[in-house]
Amino acid sequence: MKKRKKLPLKMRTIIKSLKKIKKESILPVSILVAGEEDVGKNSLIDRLAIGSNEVFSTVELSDKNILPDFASRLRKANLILVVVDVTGKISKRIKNLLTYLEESKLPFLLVINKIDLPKNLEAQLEPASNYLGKFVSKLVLISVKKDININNELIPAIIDRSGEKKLSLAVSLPVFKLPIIEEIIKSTAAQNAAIAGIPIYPGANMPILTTNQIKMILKIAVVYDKEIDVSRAKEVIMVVGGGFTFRAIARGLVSFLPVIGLVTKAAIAYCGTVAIGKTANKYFEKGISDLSVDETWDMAAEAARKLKVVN
Ligand SMILES: Nc1nc2c(ncn2[C@@H]2O[C@H](COP(=O)(O)OP(=O)(O)OP(=O)(O)O)[C@@H](O)[C@H]2O)c(=O)[nH]1
Ligand SMILES: [Mg+2]
Repeated sequence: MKKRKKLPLKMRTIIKSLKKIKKESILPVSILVAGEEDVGKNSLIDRLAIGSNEVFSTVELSDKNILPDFASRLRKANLILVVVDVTGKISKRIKNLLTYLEESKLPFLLVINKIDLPKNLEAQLEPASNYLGKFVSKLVLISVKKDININNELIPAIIDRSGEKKLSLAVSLPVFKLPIIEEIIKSTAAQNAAIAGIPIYPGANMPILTTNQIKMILKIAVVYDKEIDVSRAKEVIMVVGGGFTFRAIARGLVSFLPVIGLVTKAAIAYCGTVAIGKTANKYFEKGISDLSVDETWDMAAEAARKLKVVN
């Protein structure tokens, strides 16, 4: 392992942030899966929770189990997934439930499952299209059986609605881990871009991490190890951030020039943050302790291109 320059660590920031982040990572999170018989509630939970879980529970709507019976459970949930079978009609029972959720302003998604079954999905949905139109922003079409739209639509939609429970979702459920880390990296990068936060001191060869970047590294660290203590967290920050010296960033920027053309401060802040986030993830995922900064800059450029921050 190469020698790293010592980081001017913001110890107070690390101690305070780590405490807060660890607290956030153990917040209880509950997702209620509601639907009629045989629509795929348990198959969906098995797909999202793999193995045991304390996050999901189900409500089966039937003549014997009507809204007043489970309204308090709806109110307590952090998110409700209303699951229907695309091959069936949307029943009065489901419509009542959706009306209730809307009126009570409870967070929910309308998940239409088994889209692998109809030969012509559009034709199948046509009779209900007016009604479904009201829920466009909350509608997700999936097939649990054929694994359609789970990773690319349902999981991001759940993450979007998980608010302050994001970290505990990432800690509790393996399938949410990487997408949530990506989300943390993107939102930190966007924040840093907005404040164009990476200070560059020409000539200085010292690691430069913003407070936001330190918090991002800590969040990623906690997702991988929720028991992590301050001294280990400090070590992680030193290894991950240690390579991001002025010289390395300048080198990285040279490789960026053809990509971004005009290098704006915001683009530098964005890409630099993505590079640091990806480095942190790689460190935990692969246990790599000697990280090539150039490699992560390449990943950052790729990410930035995908997000159309640069072209
Ligand atoms: N074709 C198809 N079948 C599915 C899909 N998802 C679930 N199924 C099937 O639908 C049936 C019911 O699935 P479950 O997950 O048990 O549904 P549930 O809502 O928990 O059912 P109950 O608890 O019995 O009311 C099973 O035979 C599943 O294999 C899907 O996306 N496509
Ligand atoms: Mg079931």
